[in-house]
Amino acid sequence: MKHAWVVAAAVLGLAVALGGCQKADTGGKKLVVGFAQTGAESSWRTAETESMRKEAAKRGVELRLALGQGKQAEQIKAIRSFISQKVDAIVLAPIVETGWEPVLGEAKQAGIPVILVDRGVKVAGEGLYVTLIASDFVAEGEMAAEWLAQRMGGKGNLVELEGTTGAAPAIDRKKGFDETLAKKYPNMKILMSQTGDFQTAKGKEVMEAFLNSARGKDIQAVYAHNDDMALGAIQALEEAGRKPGKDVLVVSIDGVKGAFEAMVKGTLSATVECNPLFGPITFDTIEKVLAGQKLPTYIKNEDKLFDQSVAAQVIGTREY
Ligand code: GYE
Repeated sequence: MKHAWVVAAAVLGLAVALGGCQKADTGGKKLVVGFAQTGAESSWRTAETESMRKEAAKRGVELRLALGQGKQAEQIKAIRSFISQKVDAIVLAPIVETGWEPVLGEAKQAGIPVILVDRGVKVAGEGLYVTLIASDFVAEGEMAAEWLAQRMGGKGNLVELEGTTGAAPAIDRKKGFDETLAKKYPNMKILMSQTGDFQTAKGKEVMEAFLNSARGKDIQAVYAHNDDMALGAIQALEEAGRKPGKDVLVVSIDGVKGAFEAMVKGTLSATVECNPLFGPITFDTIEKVLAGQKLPTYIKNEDKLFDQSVAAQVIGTREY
C-alpha cells in the first residue's frame, strides 16, 4: 500500500493553501515534518495522531504521517523515506525500545533532528535523538499499584494485562506495578500476566483465558496497561457473570473518554491519565530545535489518577 502520508501531505498542503494558516517562523520556508507513528492500536493512539495533525495544520506545517501498522520495520522504512525526502525534522513514536541505532544514525548523518514522542528507546551512542517527550511509565505503574493496594487492604489475587511486548510503556508500567507489590504488598499476588498488545479485542481474549483457567474464580482485580484492554476485560468479566468494578476491581492507564464513561457506569474502578495530546509541545520543540536552542534530552509529561469518585464531575472536561 502506497504510504498513507502521500495522501495526508496532499490534503494538508491543500488545507494550508486554502486556510492561509499562519506559517511557523522559518524565514518563510514551510516546515516539512515526517511523523513515524506506531499505527492505530488504541483510542489513545488515534487521539495522539489527531493532535499532531491538528497542530500541524494550525501552524502551517506539512506533516507527512506514516502509520507503522504495529511493525518496527515499517517505522524504519518510513524514517528512511523521510531522510531521502530531506524533511526538516522527524518525529518518532517508537513501537519498541531497541533496534534503532542504524536508522537514527542515518538521520543524524543527514543532519535531520529526531524527536521521540510518548515512548523511549534504549540506544547505544550519544545524540541519536534530540529529546524524548513522554510520561514516567514506572510512576504510572506505581500509582496504579498504590491505589489498588489501598482498595484491597494490601492483600488479594489479581491478573495483569500487559501492553505490546518490548514497548517502553509495557516494560515500565509492569516494573512500577510489580515492584511496588513485591516490595510493599507481598500479600497481593499476580496470578497471571500476559500481553494484550494494547488492544481491546486482545484484552478481552486474554481475560477470557484467565477466567477459564484453574485460578479464574480467585481473580479479585485486573491491572491493565491501557484503558482499551481494560474495556475488553470488562466485557469478558460481564459475559462470565462477574461484576467488574464491584467483585472484581479494574485499574488501567491512559484516561481516555471510554474509561471515564466506564467509571461513571461503575465497571472501571480507576485510570491513571497519560495525556496523548502531543501536538502543541512537539511543534514547539521542533521550532526550538530548528532555531538552534539547546533542549533537555527528556521532557516529562505529568500524570494523575482518576477514580469513580470523581469521574462524573470530570468527564465533561475531557479532551480525548
Ligand atoms: O498507553 C496506549 C498506546 O505509548 C503511552 O500506547 C503510549 C501507549 C498508550 O497504545 O494506549
